[in-house]
Amino acid sequence: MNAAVNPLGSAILALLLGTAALVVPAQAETIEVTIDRLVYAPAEIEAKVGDEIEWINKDALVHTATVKGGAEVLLPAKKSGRLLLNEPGSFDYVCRYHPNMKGHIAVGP
Ligand SMILES: [Cu+2]
Repeated sequence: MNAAVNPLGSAILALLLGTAALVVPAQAETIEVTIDRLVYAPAEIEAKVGDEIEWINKDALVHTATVKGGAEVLLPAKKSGRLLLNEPGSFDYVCRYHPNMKGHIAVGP
């Protein structure tokens, strides 16, 4: 009987520990956006001040993530680039070389 109960007890303990890990206060996150065949994926992201966005360029072309009147991140072929989000707001961005590439970042406080 005990032999059958103990494994279940261990499973429940593991589940509780897993839940506890989720309750730890939110840390700054890195949000990944992949660029593949001239598309940002996901195109729409939500983030918070302090988070970073990392664009991973899988294309053999240079891209950018360029906020109109704001930041620009250069993304060489097969390379990645990062941007720290330090103000809240709602930002559209494009690739300077391929204006049909469009993305949006909503940054909450
Ligand atoms: Cu581009």
